[in-house]
Formats: sequence, C-alpha cells, structure tokens
Amino acid sequence: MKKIYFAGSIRGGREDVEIYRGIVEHLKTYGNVLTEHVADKNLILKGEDGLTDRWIHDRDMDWLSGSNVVVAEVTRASLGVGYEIGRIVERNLWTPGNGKRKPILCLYRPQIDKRLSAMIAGSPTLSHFEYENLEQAKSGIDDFFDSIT
Ligand code: 6IA
Repeated sequence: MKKIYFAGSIRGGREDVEIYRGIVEHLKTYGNVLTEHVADKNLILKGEDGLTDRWIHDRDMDWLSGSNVVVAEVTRASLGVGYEIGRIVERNLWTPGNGKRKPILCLYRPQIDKRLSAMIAGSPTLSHFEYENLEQAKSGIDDFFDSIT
C-alpha cells in the first residue's frame, strides 16, 4: 500500500478545499493518504487545538519523508506547499539512482490571476499537470500512477 502525501494550501487560503477533497478521494484508490486533513473544509474552524507550529512542521516532515509519492495542488499559492515540494526536490537531487527518488505530481488549474510560480513551472525536475475540472485531475492522477508503477 503506497503512502501518499497530499499537499494543498492551508494558511495560503482555503478557496480550493472542495477540489482538494475530490483529489484526496481519488488518491485513496491508490493508497493511504497521510494528510487527509488538508482537504477538510472545517480544518481552520476546528483548528488543531494544542498543536504548536513546531509540532505540525515536524509531524509533516516525518510524513513527507515516509511517503512514497507526493501529490501537490499548486493553483492556490502556499508557502507551506512550496516548502514541502522544495524539500523533496532537493532530496531527490542528492539521491543516487532513480529507484529511491520520490515521484512528485503537481496539479495546476491555469487561471489568469494565478500564474504558476516559475520555481515550479521552470524546475527541470518537476512536471506539472494542467487541468480544468476534477475529472481531468483524476485522469492526470491515473496517468501519473501508471507511469510510476
Ligand atoms: O502555508 P500553508 O499553511 O498554506 O501550507 C500548507 C501545507 O503545509 C500543507 O500541504 C500541509 O501539509 C502543511 N501544513 C500547514 N499547516 C498545517 C496544519 N495545521 N496541519 C497540517 N499540515 C499543515 C495548521 C493549523 C490550522 C488550524 C490553520
């Protein structure tokens, strides 16, 4: 069973939470999604009582390290998502051979006022999949999992 790390904006803005939910539901057909809370529309209201930012950071870094696959929705710009992608890209660069490199899929809905950061779009080691609706996102996810298995 694959461990999937799904990254999506939290403090960067929650406008896309419904699409995160649809993506996470689809990812669950491929494995265990470690970060299902990212797609919980009540997360901000519920908060995570008693959790410090340090605790959240360290837990998420552990999950990120332990995951087999990273899927990030990058339409809504988020410092946290960019940081998570950057940490894995850096690690992949220093990982010898192809076998242990963590596959990363970035999903992006092109919009005039939300152009994808050049640091993602211009990365020679990242690829992103452009989609317009959930059905297209799902088929991009299917192709991605086909390509890594
Ligand atoms: O900068 P952002 O908050 O938009 O970063 C979002 C990314 O960082 C997600 O992909 C998460 O994996 C991670 N992350 C950021 N904050 C949290 C969090 N609680 N819980 C879990 N993962 C997080 C924040 C507390 C909440 C009540 C606002």
